[in-house]
Amino acid sequence: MNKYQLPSDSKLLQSDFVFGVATSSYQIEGGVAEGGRTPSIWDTFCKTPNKVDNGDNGDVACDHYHLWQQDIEMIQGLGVDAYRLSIAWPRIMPQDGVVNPEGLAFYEEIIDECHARGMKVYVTLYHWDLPQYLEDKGGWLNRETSYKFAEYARAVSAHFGNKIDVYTTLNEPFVSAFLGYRWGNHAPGIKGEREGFLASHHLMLAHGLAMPILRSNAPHSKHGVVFNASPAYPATSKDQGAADYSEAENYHWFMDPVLKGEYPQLVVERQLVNMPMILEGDLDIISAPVDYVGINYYSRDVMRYNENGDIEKVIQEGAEHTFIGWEVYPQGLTDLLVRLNERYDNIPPIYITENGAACDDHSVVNGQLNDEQRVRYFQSHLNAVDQAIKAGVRVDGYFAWSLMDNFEWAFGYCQRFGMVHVDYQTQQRTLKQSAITYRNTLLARAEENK
Ligand code: IFM
Repeated sequence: MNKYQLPSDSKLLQSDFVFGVATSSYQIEGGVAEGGRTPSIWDTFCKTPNKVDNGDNGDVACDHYHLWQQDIEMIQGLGVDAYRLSIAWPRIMPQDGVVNPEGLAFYEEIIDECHARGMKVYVTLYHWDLPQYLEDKGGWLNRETSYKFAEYARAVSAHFGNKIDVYTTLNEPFVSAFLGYRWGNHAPGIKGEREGFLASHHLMLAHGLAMPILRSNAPHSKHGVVFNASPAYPATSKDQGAADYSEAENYHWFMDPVLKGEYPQLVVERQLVNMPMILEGDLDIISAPVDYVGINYYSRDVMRYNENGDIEKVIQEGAEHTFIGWEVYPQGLTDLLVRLNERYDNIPPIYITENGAACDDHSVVNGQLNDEQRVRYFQSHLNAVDQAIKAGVRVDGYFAWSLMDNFEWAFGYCQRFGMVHVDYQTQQRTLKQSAITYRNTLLARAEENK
């Protein structure tokens, strides 16, 4: 396929719809001991035996710390409007209370380069790389960490102000809280029901505490937060309750406090013994208005009650899955967006801040890699966004995850989400067919909109 096909009346073809690509600091940068950076919880986790597949770590990753100039040039070559990246907290504040000018300078060069090349920058402050010195004091189980995050947000926004076009406080607080502190399969590897819910409240509090600081230091930028969300479907007509609960815990729990100023009753009732300490005023802080909501969508969940009455996921045998084992279900993206629009009165504009597929595309042959499953994935999910917009949802942008293959957390480097192939031996970048198709789509759109 030469370019992604969209109906001629699609809002996605208009020039004010933002197309971008996304990455995050620990997944691509490397340079973990350079520029004054100190360890994050992911450096520690990767060095703990049996936590990450193949013993992989982010020490070098895509070596973006050194190759960022060529990477930004490559991003511009894709014809995107914006680049979504994240800042590594331990580069900016390598020690408690200390701001590192070298860390700020690293990101400033990237931001300036993007602007010089006509791209906007969407910057996430927290994409999971908590400074280890804060974890040593309890990490997200310690309420104080929320205030440390506000200090960090102050340092970044005082320096960059409106230069960052769009600020994101947190990426996927569900993953930080539940994979990190409840189930233990992400850093810092803590397992405990109460811990998961406590960490989630402190993360949301951190978001809320940062919002007024960001607004005051960057009054012309946009400010918001990014959630991962999978719509849930009942396996049988008896399982609607299981699907409803799954959505409540997986994303209403994180979105409701921001957009409704309360936690969902379904979760509060079922998890009564695990409820965190919520101080008076916390929900007012967390529900400060946001300018947009970011949604990361990959797949759906089909849920049922098992014989013990517990809720469990049902694998859809026979359906198409990606290499990482996630079902390909584009209708879920339309359904999700419509459900969000119905659940939240006056929901702010939505950006799809991540969407993509991990495919088994390890080898480049004669400079080419035909990642046809990813091409189909992007095509069907762009259609799904178009359908949601036609159903009345306001979606203002779409960011492909990811620009290039990178460190996929507990899966290490064996899962490749990139539109660009990375040879980790040589750091050679090669555009896969999905990237070429994205580029052709965006260049054709620009031509049409001239
Ligand atoms: O790679 C991650 C990213 O860091 C956050 N969202 C999901 C992606 C794929 O797992």
